[in-house]
Amino acid sequence: INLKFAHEEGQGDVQDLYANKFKELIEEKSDGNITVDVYTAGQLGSNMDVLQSLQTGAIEIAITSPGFSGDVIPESQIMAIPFLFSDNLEVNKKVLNESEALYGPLAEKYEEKGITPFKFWLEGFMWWTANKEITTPDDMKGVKMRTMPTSLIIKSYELMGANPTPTDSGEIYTMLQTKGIDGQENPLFYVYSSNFHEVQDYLMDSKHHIYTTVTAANQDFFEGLSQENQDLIREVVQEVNDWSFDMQDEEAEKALEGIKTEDIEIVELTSEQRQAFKELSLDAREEYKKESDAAKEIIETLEKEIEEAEAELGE
Ligand code: 6CS
Repeated sequence: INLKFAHEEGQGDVQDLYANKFKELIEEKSDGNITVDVYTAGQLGSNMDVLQSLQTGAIEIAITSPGFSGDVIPESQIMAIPFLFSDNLEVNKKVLNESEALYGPLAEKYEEKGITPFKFWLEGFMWWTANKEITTPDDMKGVKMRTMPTSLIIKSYELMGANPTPTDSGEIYTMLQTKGIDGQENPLFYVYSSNFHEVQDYLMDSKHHIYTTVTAANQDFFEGLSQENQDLIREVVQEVNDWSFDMQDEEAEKALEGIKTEDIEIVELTSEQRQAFKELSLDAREEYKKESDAAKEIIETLEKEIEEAEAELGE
C-alpha cells in the first residue's frame, strides 16, 4: 500500500517533520508493506485543494487545519475561536488528545464529509506580527490582519477591531511586503521559516490562540483497509502525536532564538492587555453555538474539559 500524505507547510516545518516521522515509523513497523510519499504545501495544489482531494480520495492521508475546513465542516471552527484554549500548553495537549467533544460530535461532522479524523494536535501559540506595535484593541483598529479563510476567524478579528483579510498561505510574504496587508498571525516557527521578520517591524507575544490541526484520512480508503492496517496506522499516528508536542516546542524555541537576532521588535502583551482582547472576542463563542446543536454541545463540553484539565494541571 502506498499512501500519499499531504500537509500544508514547507520543508522542515512542524507538519513536515510530523509527516516524515509518520513515514519513518509506518514503513518500519509494517516491514515496508505500507509506504508513504510526503507532499509539502503547494505540491498537490493549495491547502483548500488538499482538503478536497482528501474528501475525494485523491489523497489518502493529510494534515488539514480547521482554518481551511470551516466552510466544509462548520463545527471545525471550534478551533477558530481565540482565547478559548488554555494558556498552559500541557492542558491543551491533554484536551486535544482525549476530548470527548472533539472525538465524539466533532469527529462525526468530519465523517459526514468523508474524512476520518485521527488526532487533533497543536503547533504552538499564535503570535501577531505587524508593521506597528499592537498591545491594545485601539492599536488593532482597522489593521489589515491576514487570517486563514474560515469565516469564524474573520468574525473574531472583526470583534477585536481589525480589518481581517483572508489570504492564501503562499501569498502572505508578498502581501506584507507590498502592504496589501499590515499583519498576520501564526506560530513562531512559521513566522521565522517564512521570513516574515523581513517584512514586519513588530512581533507580538500575544498568546491569543494556539495553532491546532488534525491528521486525517479519506474515510472510504481507511475503512477499506484490513483491521490490522487500520490499527497500525492509528497506533503510529498516536505515537507521532505524542512525539510532536516536544518537537513543536523545540521548533518554537529555535525560532525564538533565531528571530531575536533579526531586525524585528518583540513585544510581550501583559495579562491585562490580553484580557481586553479576550473580552472583545467572546461573542465568537455565541456565533459558533448558532452553527448547529452539535456545535453547542461541542463548545460546552470543550469548555468544561479545558476547565477540568486546568484544575488538574494548572492554568
Ligand atoms: O497561516 C497559514 O496559512 C499556515 N500556518 C501554518 C502554521 N500552517 C499551515 C498554514 O498554511
